[in-house]
Amino acid sequence: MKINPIYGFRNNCMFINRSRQKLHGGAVLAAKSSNQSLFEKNKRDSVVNGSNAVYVEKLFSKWSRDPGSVNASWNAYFGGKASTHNLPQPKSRKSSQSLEESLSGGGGKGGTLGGGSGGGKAPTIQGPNADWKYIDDHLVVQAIIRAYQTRGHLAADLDPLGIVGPTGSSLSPENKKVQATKAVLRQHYYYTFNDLNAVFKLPYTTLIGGDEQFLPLQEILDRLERVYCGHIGVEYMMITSLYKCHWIRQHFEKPGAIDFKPDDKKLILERLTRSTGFENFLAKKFISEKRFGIEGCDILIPAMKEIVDESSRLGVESIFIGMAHRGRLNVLSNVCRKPIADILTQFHGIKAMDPGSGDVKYHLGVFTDRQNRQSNKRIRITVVANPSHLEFVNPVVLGKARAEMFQRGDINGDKVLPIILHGDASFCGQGIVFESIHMSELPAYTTYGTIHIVVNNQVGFTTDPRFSRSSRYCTDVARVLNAPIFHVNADDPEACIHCARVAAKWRAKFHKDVVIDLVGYRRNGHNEADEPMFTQPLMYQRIRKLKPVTVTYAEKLVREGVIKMDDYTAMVSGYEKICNEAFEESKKNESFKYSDWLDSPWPGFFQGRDRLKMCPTGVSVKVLEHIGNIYCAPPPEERNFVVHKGILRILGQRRKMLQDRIADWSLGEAFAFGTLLKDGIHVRVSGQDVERGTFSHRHHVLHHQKEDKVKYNPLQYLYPDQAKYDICNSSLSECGVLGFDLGYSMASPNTLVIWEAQFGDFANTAQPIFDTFLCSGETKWVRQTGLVVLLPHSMEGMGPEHSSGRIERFLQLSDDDPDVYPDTSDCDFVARQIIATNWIVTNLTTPANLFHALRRQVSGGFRKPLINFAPKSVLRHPMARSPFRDFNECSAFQRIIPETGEAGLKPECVKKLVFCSGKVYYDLIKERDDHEQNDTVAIVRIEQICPFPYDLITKQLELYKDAELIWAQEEHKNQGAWSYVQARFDTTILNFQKDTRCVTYHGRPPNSASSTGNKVQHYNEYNDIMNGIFGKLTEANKQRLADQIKAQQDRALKESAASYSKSKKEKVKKTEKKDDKSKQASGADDKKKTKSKKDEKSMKAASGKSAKDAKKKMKKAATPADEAAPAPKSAGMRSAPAAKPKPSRKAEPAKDDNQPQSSQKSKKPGKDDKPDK
Ligand SMILES: Cc1ncc(C[n+]2csc(CCOP(=O)(O)OP(=O)(O)O)c2C)c(N)n1
Repeated sequence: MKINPIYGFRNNCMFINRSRQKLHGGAVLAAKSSNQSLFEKNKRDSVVNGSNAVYVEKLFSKWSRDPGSVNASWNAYFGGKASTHNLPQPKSRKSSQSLEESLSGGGGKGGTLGGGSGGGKAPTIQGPNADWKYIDDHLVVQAIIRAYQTRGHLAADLDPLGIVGPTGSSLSPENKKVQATKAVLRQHYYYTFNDLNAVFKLPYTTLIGGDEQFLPLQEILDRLERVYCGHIGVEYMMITSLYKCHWIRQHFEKPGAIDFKPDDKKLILERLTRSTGFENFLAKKFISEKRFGIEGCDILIPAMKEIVDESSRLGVESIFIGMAHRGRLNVLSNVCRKPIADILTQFHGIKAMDPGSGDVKYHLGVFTDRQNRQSNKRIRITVVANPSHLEFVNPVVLGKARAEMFQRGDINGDKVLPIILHGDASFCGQGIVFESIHMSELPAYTTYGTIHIVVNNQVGFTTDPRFSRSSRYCTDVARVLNAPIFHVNADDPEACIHCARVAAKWRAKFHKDVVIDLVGYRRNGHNEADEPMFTQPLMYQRIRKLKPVTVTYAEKLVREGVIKMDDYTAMVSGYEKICNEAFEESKKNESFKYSDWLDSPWPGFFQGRDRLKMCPTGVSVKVLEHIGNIYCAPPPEERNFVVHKGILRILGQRRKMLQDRIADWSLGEAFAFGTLLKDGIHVRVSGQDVERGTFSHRHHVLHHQKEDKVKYNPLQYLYPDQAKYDICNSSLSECGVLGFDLGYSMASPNTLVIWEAQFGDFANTAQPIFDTFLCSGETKWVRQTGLVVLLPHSMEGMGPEHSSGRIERFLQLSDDDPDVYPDTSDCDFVARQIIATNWIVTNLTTPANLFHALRRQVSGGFRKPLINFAPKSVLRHPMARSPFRDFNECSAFQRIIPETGEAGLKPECVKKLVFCSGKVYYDLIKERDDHEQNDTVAIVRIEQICPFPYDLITKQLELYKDAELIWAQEEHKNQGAWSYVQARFDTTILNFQKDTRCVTYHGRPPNSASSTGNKVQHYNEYNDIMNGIFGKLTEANKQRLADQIKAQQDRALKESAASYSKSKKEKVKKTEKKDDKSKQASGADDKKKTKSKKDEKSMKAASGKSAKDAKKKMKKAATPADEAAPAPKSAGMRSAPAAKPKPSRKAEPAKDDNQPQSSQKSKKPGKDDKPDK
């Protein structure tokens, strides 16, 4: 059907009526309201109305045959040339066809809606009679507006160098712009308008009209062009919230949105003058010094200042900045207002007065607290110290900001703002960027919006963007944020400041991230000593011709009459004078302190405190009982909280432990947290699946089994005035989350922050955080942290990537000297030794020691990171339990746990003294028992490996002076603690002059992998270690073990059968009761018969089944919930067939986390409830 273009405007009345006749229901109703108003308007205004429609139609058909046959004005009208603002504008058939063609795939045969393929056979749908041309025109205008909104940024003039643009560098910038815009439009709409003066109604989805509802097409295009394809490219249409999109339009589309008053312009120029002046001054005074100047992106400083001012006005009181080298000194001076003299002192090569290695000047942190002149409010600014590793400071900044929010009770981030600066190459290149921004909406990690600024100088060291990213923009990684990205030409100061202001407002309004991409250039090489022409010759030819933005902006303001040239030269010389004076002052400084560059001052923490005094960590049993009673109880009745059956069983087992005054790992940990919370220490535990615990041992967060998202965390309800307890499952990130929690731990010394790896093996994806922050942060930046890292570690035959937290690496990073025997006579030796070391490394074996170690973290006058190799199977090992007395006031952390068994009673009879650490201890005592060598082999656990307990080891050497010395480890020789302890044993023995012994190694041979994945090999290796220490089992040993196993099996069989028949009886009783009560269901008797037959059968099978259950139960003390979790306890290792590999157990959903699957049906009381003594 060919649509007569006249129909619509000929008679809107007809259009409506026809529509009404042909359409029914929703379509009519939808069309009705919008067309009704159009109709009303045209009826009033139009020259065509119901009374003359027939006349006009006749004229039109005449004109169609011969345009000259009608009056010139009608000719102009039908030809679309008339300028009648009152009339809907007809367009030529040609243009209409081109649209139809484009919509129908170029066929131009028009008339069918719905894209019919033609060919005459397919039925065509007749569209209603309407002024389709008129509608199409409006739709196309809407589409064009939308195209600009969506893709206008692609054609924006962002590059001050004029190199980057959709059409390449061969065109002049003007031409390029035009071409680019057309490219944007043509990309989607092969449609041209004949009359650019035609007036169109603006849709509500644009605000370019301001108060105007109608604009001529040309004006619409001009305005869109200015808003979207000028010096700002706003990327926001991917935001899912229409309200937020509208907000963005209000700030960019509205006429006059980017208007600066003369005073604002002067302020921008003043700040630019400082930015450029600072770099010029350093360049002049320190010609050969690296400073990673900001020249080419000078606007960064005024933009940051604008964010600070605006945010301060909007209520922000504390800002955390993370940034790399580029422009850092400038930021410290001109944004944070660190005195210039202090900065220049760093250039003079002066020695620091305090210990530590220090860091290069463009890595140091800063903390300032001052009055903001624009808002007249106080504001704190922190620039977080960072390593060379680009972008790795990001999560640290976020964690610090989040912790500050917590400290201030700032629940929405109204008072605390993180700002992170990025380089263009690093922003798109480093995975940590994604890991960090991906936390932005996670409840326990959000900072309620971060402002990101990319200092985009369009080159990464020497690499062009086309070789450093696949994405169009370096910011594309941030599209995941569902937040706006403002690309802006860094040589347009006002555009940049506008973006900065809108970003600050956005963050304050929506508490979401926002990105500013400052597209500039790098006036010098990567650093000031670099020759950029080696690699970017053409780019630098252009750069050399460019005037600095400060100059061009000053010239612009002179042209506008805002300032005179003299004003500008006065600004420049005024700032130069300030710098010169600061330079003279800096020369007077003879020394400086690293601590002057501290980014995390802990006011009041260090003052008047005896750093060496470690507070006791034991607590009264009453407190333990109070905490235990709440921790081990289901939620209070009034909550009507439905708890999972398995959890109820676990809670029951925990209560049993309370009665027996004994604690397993979970209880020991809960005691540590609970007692700290009681003391007002905020505790935060973070990591993958920490709420339940990877090995299902923790269960701190209970989930209502009937209601979604209803949870209960007993540790939050211990005391009315307790500190806050947070335990949060993290995203599947190690580097990002560890960095975040490290930052969190730095905010306050009175917080215990724990990051737990799922398995220690995965912690190496966070290696830069360990290397550059955790192990060396204090020495580089005088910055302390008491962060605890829990790394599940131990060889359980579960494969190379589920076995090792890489103890050796953490020990190698420890900075205590292996060759120096310390002065152990000092009564403060323990504290002094820890203070002198960069971190503590432990491999703990008892819940009580974990309790004391965690409490010790916040007990002294200093903070030190703790790396603890957390257990896996030992979490449920029946022997890994501590009596309450090991937690009481008389107890303390044990750096070593000496032998307390038979061998310890008669040390003179001991032939072998075995030192070990961690889970292998439980293997060793089992084997010693099997080998019946309890009186001749002493086993000593080194719980704190670093700093090495020289004093206590010496005592052991003295005690067992005739024993052969052995180091036993389950790890391979090139791994584990061996290389660390070997040197320190030697130093200890050397110091213990009478001794000529040396420690021999007993463990797995060297290996490049951390573990085998083959069970047989695993057991064989295990047997080799044990045989090496204890020799092979004698015949007598074997007979004894066989007898033991038999006895155990018999016992278990009896118990199982007894409990089975008991539970069966109970069930029968219950069923009978039920049947008596209800007396219903006619078929009930039949069912009962079948059931009792089944029962008979299963009773018969019971004895056999119970025996199997019992066997299984003996093999496994615990069944971890994860497939890759610990294997059966080592007791079963010897009995494992050597030649036939045991098929690896498939992951089974843990029905009962504390019991082996096989024992569930028997519902026996947990065998684990009592220590296996
Ligand atoms: C993780 C990391 N890899 C490599 C480097 C070495 N490096 C220092 S600066 C730089 C280029 C950075 O480019 P960009 O992010 O664009 O920042 P710019 O220096 O241009 O400001 C590189 C690769 C580093 N510091 N950190």
